[in-house]
Amino acid sequence: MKITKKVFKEEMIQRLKEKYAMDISDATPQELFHVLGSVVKTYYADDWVQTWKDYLTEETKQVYYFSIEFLPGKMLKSNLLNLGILDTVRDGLTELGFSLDDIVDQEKDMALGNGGLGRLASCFMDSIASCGLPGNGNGIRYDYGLFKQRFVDGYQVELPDEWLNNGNVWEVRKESKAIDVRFGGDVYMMPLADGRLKPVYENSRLIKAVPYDTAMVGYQNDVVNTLRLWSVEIPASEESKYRSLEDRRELEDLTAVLYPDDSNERGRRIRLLQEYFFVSAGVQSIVRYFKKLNKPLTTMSQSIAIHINDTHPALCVPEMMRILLDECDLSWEQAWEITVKVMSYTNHTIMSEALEKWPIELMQDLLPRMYQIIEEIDRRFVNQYRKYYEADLIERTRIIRNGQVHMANLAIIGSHSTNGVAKLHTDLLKNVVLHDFYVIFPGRFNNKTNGIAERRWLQLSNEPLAKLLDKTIKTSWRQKPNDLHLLQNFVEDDAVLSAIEEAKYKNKVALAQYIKETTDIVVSPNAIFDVQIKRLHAYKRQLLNLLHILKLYFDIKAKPDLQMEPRVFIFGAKAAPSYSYAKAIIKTINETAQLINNDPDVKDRLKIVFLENYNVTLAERIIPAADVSEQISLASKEASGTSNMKLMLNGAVTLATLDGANIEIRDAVGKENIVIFGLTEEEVYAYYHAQNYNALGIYEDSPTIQKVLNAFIDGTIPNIQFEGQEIFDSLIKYNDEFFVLRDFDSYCLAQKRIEELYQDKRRWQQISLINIANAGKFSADHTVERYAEDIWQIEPVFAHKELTR
Ligand code: GP0
Repeated sequence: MKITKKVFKEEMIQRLKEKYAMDISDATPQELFHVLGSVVKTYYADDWVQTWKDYLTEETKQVYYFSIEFLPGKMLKSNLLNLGILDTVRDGLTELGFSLDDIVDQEKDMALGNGGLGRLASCFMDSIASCGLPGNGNGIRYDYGLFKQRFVDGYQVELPDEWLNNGNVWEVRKESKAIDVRFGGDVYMMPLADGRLKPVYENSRLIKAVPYDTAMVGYQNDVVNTLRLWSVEIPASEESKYRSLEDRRELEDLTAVLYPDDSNERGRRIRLLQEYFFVSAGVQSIVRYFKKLNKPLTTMSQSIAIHINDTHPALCVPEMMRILLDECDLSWEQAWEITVKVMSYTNHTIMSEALEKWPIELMQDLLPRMYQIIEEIDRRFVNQYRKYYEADLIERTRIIRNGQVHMANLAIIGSHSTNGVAKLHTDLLKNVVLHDFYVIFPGRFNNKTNGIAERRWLQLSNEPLAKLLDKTIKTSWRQKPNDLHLLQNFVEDDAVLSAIEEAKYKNKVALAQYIKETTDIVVSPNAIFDVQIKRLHAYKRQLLNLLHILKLYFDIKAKPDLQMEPRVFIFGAKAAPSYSYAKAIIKTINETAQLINNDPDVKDRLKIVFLENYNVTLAERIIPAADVSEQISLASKEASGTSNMKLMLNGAVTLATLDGANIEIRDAVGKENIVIFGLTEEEVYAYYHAQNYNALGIYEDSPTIQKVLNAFIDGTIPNIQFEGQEIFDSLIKYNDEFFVLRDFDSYCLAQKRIEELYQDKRRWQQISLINIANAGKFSADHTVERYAEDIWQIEPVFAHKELTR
């Protein structure tokens, strides 16, 4: 559809009149946002309907991406970009006397996710649509997204995220597609005359799952896919069962909040119900759709792929079995074959506390039929494989053991594909963490290195760089991320090199402004902007970063006229509300910031800025302005990382351990264009095997480390009596689980190297250019294309259109 500026302006004026009965000149940005949102919706409405129809009539195979988290952030600008009307709308608004950016600010972040996992799901949604792949998201419409973080006296305080307060322009409620979900009560199997068994439910409850659909607009390709999020309601037929307000509340709370722990969910009833709720609603609606196609159920895998994003949706396996057995009357063998062919699973971590397990009693109590089916899957698994493998291996891989249901085991056994999210991670899965499964099912394991939606993380968030790229290498990179390679030809071009620096400088000025406004800290855009942005976790080692900052600080104190490249250390991180160690680190960083930022001896050589409420929108501000990308997790612990890719794409230089996708970034840019330090994964495992790591010994041997660590307990860093001791003890008394002290010297040297490189201006610009030029391979477009070919076996729809044309 061709939308001209004139048509757009008229439409805005008209709609504003209809909706708010006012002249456009009187409208607030908030009112303009709502009107603009609804106008944009009309621009993709036809394509959305058409995409549904095409999939149905052409019987296209579709993937359904099940994820308990989606983290899209704001959607207005990306919809405009993908519709190809960003400039038209911006110019039109300017002519009407408004700025698009002010209006964009009005949108609340859709923050229905914690961190990497949820953001990955959203990057995939963008890329699936943009590659013309038939795919849909399936998740939960939480009333409250991830908490809003504030700092009070340096402590993290959590406030509710009331993102739906002003309504949500993008969603469409589809009452007519609601689904009943059953839970609780008892179930027993009744034999029918023909010998089959039917489940009979007693005292179980029905809840209504209502879908809210959001359009996933593809990049200038007329494809509009759907993200379907489910919300709970009490069905009319069940009203009488809810006598008290409290009864109702318990139920309505089911989709109220997102659990704020990004990798360690305690076994809470509501969480298990959330998992079953969106899985059951999603799988039921998929089977209902498939039945419309009038094809034999045994061919389901030719039309449907279901992806299980981490184990939270692993109940997809028994739920599909339930539907095929109880509602479609298939035999176990038939149902199982279909289920395994349809399902695939991604593992996102090797951290054992994140491998989900549920107590048997809880599962039996809340989901009795699910538990029966899981028991039978487990029984058959043991029966089938004990012939071939030793008893221990079977015991370790079975689903039910030690009184718990092991969700990863269920996902692996019940699907045809298990993938890790970076090469190293997949190797660790095969060789260590999931080795037993790899022995049984070697063909099921594969790697799919994560990727990012480069449209959002460069085209939208870094306009100065995007414009420079257009000027230098033309615009094809916007469609084909690999064309960023063309920039490599300019690595000796002084004009381009300094233009890259100028673009970065512009972004740093903008971030410095934001820092001033939000924290009142003044930072110089000429300083190195050194950035660590990610969830606060011990294994991600924000602490290592802090120890190095303290070392620099003591260097200055010891030698007041020390020459040093000025640095601004920028942090963004939320801690899970119950993760007290992570919160202690936040408090300590904030107190250290107070100390250093206000010490006149420092003379602006060091600044620490911990920005509140890190989220997608804040990431979009920080990343374009970053010089240094801190990716310093202990080798083997970060499955992939994705901020590493976003920062590289924006020309930051990576300072990293050989962990997750950092290894692949090094391979892409060459080892001269990245700064690597620290233990390798082999060395970490060697310590585990020898059990000879001795943190106290390192402390005793190093005066520098002593000086830095003592600052935590001797009052040097103020107001952290309790937190300082907790952190000190974690390193010394509890032997430093993540080898922070072991990597400290190596990290300091690497930081020195960063400084030297930065001082060689031209060299730095070249490294920056090379990083941008080689970031195309981390586009999520490539990643989802690999999933599509290798795992889901789906094809782009325009291939279809071409054929039928
Ligand atoms: C992994 F297991 N991740 C988990 C989890 O529960 N939550 C979560 O966000 C992250 C990883 O930590 C990651 O390394 C990875 O890239 C991301 O999942 C997507 O695969 C952080 O970037």
